[in-house]
Amino acid sequence: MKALIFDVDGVIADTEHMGHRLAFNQAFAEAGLDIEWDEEMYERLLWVTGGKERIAYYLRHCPECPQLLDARIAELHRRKTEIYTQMVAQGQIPYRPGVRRLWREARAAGLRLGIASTTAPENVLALLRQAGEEVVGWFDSIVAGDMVPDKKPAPDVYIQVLRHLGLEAGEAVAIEDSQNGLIAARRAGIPTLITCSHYTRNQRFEGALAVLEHLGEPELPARVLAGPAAG
Ligand code: XBP
Repeated sequence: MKALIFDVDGVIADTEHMGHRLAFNQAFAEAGLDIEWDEEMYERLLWVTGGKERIAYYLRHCPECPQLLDARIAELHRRKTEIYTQMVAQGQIPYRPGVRRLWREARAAGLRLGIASTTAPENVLALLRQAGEEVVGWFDSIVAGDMVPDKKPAPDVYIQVLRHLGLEAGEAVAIEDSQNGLIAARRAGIPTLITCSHYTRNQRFEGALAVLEHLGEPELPARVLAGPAAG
């Protein structure tokens, strides 16, 4: 193995639960839209990857909602991104256990690091900077949001990271938290480890190397929920 490729939302931090949903709702309210996504609704909407795509999908299926043009959706989403990055900068979204430890240990072992995410690139950078400005430089490839034609579960984002790293799929391991992410990484041929997050703990992860509760710390070992050492 030569590299670890990290998903962002749900893997580095529980961002959907503590950040994205609230940011969408605030952007809707500021725009005078009578839309509020509760946790149950958001869990279902997470099957649609990409914030703009999620808003568009919701509006299409909401008879009483105004039907907004793509440009208006993009504007709403820009504001949502501003709100979200402010939340991150204010330290409202803590890292999950084991993330920083794993980055440090991987680097010490000579592994390279990559990011493969559906979220907007500015969201990824804001979250990485929370661990220190130098952390962004630890990643040899950061591919996110609209940098690829198709979002997860399409494999595009992973294929692009492999290209940047100059590696074959079998030379990396992906770390994901969702079924869509697992499908994307596996379509790119990359063996994948799952660290379950708030909204994805009931999803199905067939084909994963293992399913962990989180990435673990010496003082907080992670339970293995499925895989070779489950139980
Ligand atoms: C998760 C997503 C994103 C976020 C919202 O991406 O599907 O759409 O929910 O972010 P990943 P944006 O798990 O691949 O990191 O609003 O910026 O799309």
